[in-house]
Amino acid sequence: MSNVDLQTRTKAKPKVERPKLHKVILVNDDYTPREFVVRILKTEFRMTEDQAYKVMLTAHQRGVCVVAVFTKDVAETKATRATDAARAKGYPLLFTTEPEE
Ligand code: TYC
Repeated sequence: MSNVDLQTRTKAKPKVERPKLHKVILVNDDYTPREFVVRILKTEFRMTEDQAYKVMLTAHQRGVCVVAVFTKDVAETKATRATDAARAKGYPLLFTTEPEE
């Protein structure tokens, strides 16, 4: 022990930042049917009927609603998949992402 210098015995403690989580945000529009929004939330975000209905209604009334938070990659993939599923049916429904503070 005596011939081991302080540097090697002192454990370096690098600051590792927790990766920021990203919100998936549901955006309201005037054309997508409510039932379709609920269906997308259930299939793409594994929500129950009740959860999906509440999120849909909040976006409908307030303009946007946070659906869930994920790591950046997962949030972006899910938002794209959900938006594409709506586009495939001809609806303008939009999911975006935003980093949490
Ligand atoms: N505003 C739509 C309607 O009245 C329903 C809707 C709700 C659309 C939420 C998008 O994110 C949305 N048919």
